[in-house]
Amino acid sequence: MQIGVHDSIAFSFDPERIAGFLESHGHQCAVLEAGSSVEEYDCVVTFGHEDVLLDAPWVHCIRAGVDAFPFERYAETGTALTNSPGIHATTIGETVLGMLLSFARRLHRYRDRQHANSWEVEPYDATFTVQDETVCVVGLGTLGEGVALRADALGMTVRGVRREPKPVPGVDELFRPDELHDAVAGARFVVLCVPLTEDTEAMIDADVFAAMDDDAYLINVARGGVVAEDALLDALDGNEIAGAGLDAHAEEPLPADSPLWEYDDVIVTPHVGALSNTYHESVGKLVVANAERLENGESLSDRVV
Ligand code: NDP
Ligand code: 7N6
Repeated sequence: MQIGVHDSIAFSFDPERIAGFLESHGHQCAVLEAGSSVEEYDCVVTFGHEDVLLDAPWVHCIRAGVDAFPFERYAETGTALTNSPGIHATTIGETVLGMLLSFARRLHRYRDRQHANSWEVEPYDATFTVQDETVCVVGLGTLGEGVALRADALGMTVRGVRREPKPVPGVDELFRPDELHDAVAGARFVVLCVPLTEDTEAMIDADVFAAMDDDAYLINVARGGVVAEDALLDALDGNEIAGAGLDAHAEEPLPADSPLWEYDDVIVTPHVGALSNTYHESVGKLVVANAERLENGESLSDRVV
């Protein structure tokens, strides 16, 4: 197949990495600058959307979340849109557990002080172990299960929130979205793993922060829009919660003047929770498998539109 690799992928990694992987599987690839014509390609692999992509028969997004893509336009033009689900359990699971452990063991505070050659010790009762604490995971698909299994392995009690009352490995207690306040109350950590949809937009609002314990931490590895950012800032300023680990932000890059950079107990990461040195292979395998399906006259897997 002729596959174009859109250079928006450079937000995450060098587009040549995935082009090389696809070429090693028999495809012909070219890295395309934004605005380039895509008409000659059977597929374009991309991070983001631009309208010129609608001239291709098939667009593959290297992300699981495709909330920034205009689905109606794809439906109108007949361009197939596929996404990249099922590949983020380990990376996001480890990123989230890293944040939980950092907050519990205060590693973020010591790393900050290291820059000032400071030996200052955290207050004795600021330290805790994640073992025997409760985590509430909101959204229990690839990400949520990846978090739940790892939290369970560390001896945490795991609550989960999803619409379907289907059990999930590692989750001790399931809640429905309309029970969110009960689910977060008493949890030391609330971890967001839902897609951004009409239902989940700003679902973490002032009422949810009020329901959370004062010593609880919010972790967002989903999308910035799932959290009402003003309410988050109010909750941090009002000590309604203890802190936050934020990989996803309402505006990305997080603006240089955002107050979120300034809190000692906020960990900001630049939407990299899923990245690893093998991401190009994980996505490449999805594209190769789908190309093979098309070549065999089968329909595309993971088709969103
Ligand atoms: P999945 O589709 O595998 O899982 C989504 C889960 O959310 C399902 O368990 C679904 O269960 C649940 N859900 C959907 N709507 C609601 C709702 N209103 N209330 C509660 N639960 C709900 O997606 P992934 O786990 O792969 O990814 C989730 C999102 O995380 C992506 O859409 C993307 O935005 C983001 N993401 C971020 C990454 C990063 O780099 N930080 C990496 C990968 C993904 P049910 O249907 O039962 O409700
Ligand atoms: C890094 C992953 C997703 O939705 O937001 C993530 O999959 C991006 C490319």
